[in-house]
Amino acid sequence: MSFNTISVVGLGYIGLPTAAMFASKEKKVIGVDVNQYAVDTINAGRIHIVEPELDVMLKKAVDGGFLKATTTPEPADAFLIAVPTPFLPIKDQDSIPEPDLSYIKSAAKAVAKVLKKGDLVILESTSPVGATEQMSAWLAEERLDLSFPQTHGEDSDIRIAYCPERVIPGHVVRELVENDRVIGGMTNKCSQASIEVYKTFVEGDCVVTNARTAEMVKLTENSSRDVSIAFANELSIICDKLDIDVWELINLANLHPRVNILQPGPGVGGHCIAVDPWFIISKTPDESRLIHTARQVNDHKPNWVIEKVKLALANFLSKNQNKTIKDVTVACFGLAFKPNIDDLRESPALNITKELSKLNFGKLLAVEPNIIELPKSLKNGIELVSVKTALGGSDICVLLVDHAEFKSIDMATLENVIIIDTKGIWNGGLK
Ligand code: SAJ
Repeated sequence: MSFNTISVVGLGYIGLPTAAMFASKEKKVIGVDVNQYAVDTINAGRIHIVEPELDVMLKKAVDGGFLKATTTPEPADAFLIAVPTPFLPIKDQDSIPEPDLSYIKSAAKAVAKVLKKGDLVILESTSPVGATEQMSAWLAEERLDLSFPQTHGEDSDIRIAYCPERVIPGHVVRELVENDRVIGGMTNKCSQASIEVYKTFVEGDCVVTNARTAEMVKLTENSSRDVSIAFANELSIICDKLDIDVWELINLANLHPRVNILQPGPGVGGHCIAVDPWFIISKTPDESRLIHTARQVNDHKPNWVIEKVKLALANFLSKNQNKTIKDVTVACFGLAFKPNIDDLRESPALNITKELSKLNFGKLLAVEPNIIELPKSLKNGIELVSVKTALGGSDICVLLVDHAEFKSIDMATLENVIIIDTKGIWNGGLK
């Protein structure tokens, strides 16, 4: 088998670096995306997403003639599908979100038109268990002249596999090469073909399993982290009630050689850890009790932080009876979804700040050293200020993200301020 032309369908945070990586190894790469702007930007040798090192790699690939982007699939030997798998809108707050596989379906239908005997189709998008078999069924519906693994096993004309990505944003270029890959072929030949494709650039091990297990591996990795963080978040709420410093508690418990508790925070953000467990829960709602509860614990944490701020406000006003809420200045330290990045999407810190703005404090300040402008949703009544300005005149300081800049703050400057520290970097934590 030889895969000389590789098509990557979906040129986002995973698809684009993957396409550029194949092209850097001088494979002929056809990138496909429905977004004309993305296609034009890539063909001009530029990137439409933020990822270190990718710009240089992509420009070289395009200038060298190894990578081109298009809105319609063209014939290739292997197709990698890396399209979004969002969730359908929920009916009410208590309902379980259901995945929306429509992007996979339209990608499959588009790819089916150009498939030929011997081709390999790999699904990379984070997906519920069974999505790869479903994708193969959609392909088969379109191409009655070709045979697929679900009906013809090892003798099928087309090979199908699920191979999840596990790269962390900010280090995608390095992790694509170094990380081990889980290869979930629908048959062994499908797995072997996929290994051949990935070995173009992967230096980690390519470990073979079946498609359903590979789908579940990806969901398990992120659910495991979500459950572990929920344990830490629950401990922080318990400790607050029992007047115990949770950070000290975790440090001490982690001295045990077989205990490794993660860190509590204001909630879980980002596009993976807080999302992927729902793929398991929606498929097996009665069986996923721990995973579901962990999601609820982590989703509840921002509300708990907001209640803490309200309590602090009430204490402040009862000690300063000549003042009203209009005299109170609150500063939120951090808006990003985790430390030392500028990514504000699905960020609990951002949502907490947004909710606090509804309380109509005299002033609500936001400190986020990694951005130069507030997002539109926060512009109403919130001021983006420096660390120094926030420390100068705030009555309540709410630490939401453990950015490096906040760790070096001189504690003397916080002496007369009420502190709500959700990350435990200022004098322990929540007081
Ligand atoms: N968080 C805590 N406490 C902790 C660790 C994290 O509250 O002890 C919070 C963070 O502040 C953040 C959220 O969890 O709000 C998620 O951050 P993260 O660093 O745990 O993960 P992501 O979303 O940046 O990337 C994860 C990674 N998965 C795992 O570590 C199992 C990455 O390897 C995956 O490729 C990525 O999801 C993905 O794309 O699925």
